Amino acid sequence: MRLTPGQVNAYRDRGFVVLRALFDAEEVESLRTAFERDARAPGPHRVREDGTDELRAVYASHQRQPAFASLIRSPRLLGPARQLVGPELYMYQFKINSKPAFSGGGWSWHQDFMAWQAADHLPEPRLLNVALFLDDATEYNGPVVFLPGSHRRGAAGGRSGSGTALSGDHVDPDEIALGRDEMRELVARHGMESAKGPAGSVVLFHPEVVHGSATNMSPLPRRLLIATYNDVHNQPGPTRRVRPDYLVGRDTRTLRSLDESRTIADGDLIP
Ligand code: HL5
Ligand code: SIN
Ligand code: MN
Repeated sequence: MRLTPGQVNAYRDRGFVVLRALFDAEEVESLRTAFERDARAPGPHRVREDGTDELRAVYASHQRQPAFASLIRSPRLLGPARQLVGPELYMYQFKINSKPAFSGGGWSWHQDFMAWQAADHLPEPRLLNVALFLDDATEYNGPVVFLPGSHRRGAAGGRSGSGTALSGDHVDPDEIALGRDEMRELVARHGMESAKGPAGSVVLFHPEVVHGSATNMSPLPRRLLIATYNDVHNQPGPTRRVRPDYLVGRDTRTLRSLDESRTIADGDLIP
């Protein structure tokens, strides 16, 4: 699987590109089933909405579910990631943001790299977010909204994430949210565009593109899987507190495409 020159240029220029219906309905259904199974496993990798019992996100399902361990090695994801970042990649972070019908909470405007610089002293934004829609993403169910081209200036306002005070292990975008004045200016310059498409579509997005999303008030869920690939030569630096493996992958061996290696079965997750 290779991106066309037009898709590569769109990514470089705008900081994101949508690949429509990359996975079929049957494949999406089996990923949903794996997510439902995984969401029942208790542990700190499950993030709740503030003050409620509702699930906001589940981290590191690829460490527990063969369906996701296979997915991150699929040439359909790994191929474009290698093309955009480099040949030697590992899984830095894997999450599913659940956003249920009627109540799923929003995500403040932010740039991912700011969080990873602050929390993990990650040297360079040499990563790629690969987001797969587990549900149709429409204008109604809280799609991710991007500011096209906003990744090209690096950290908004020239700020470096390393001075940001963080409260716990998981960094919520609220903690690194861009301010209103900054957002007014950025939106005036770049505009906004939401990533929409049927379930099974994928959006590739840059770690520095400004993005956020609104509450889901629709009767339709919006589950979004995000696999973040990092260059193996761009590992986190020393920090006072190393974040747990479910947030920052410590298996930094280069991922091999599934067609080059073996199929992953239950009880045979790693590498
Ligand atoms: N929740 C992530 C983390 O590393 C950071 C956010 O969208 C990614 C900003 O804890
Ligand atoms: C969202 O799930 O809408 C936000 C995704 C992100 O910030 O990475
Ligand atoms: Mn983000």
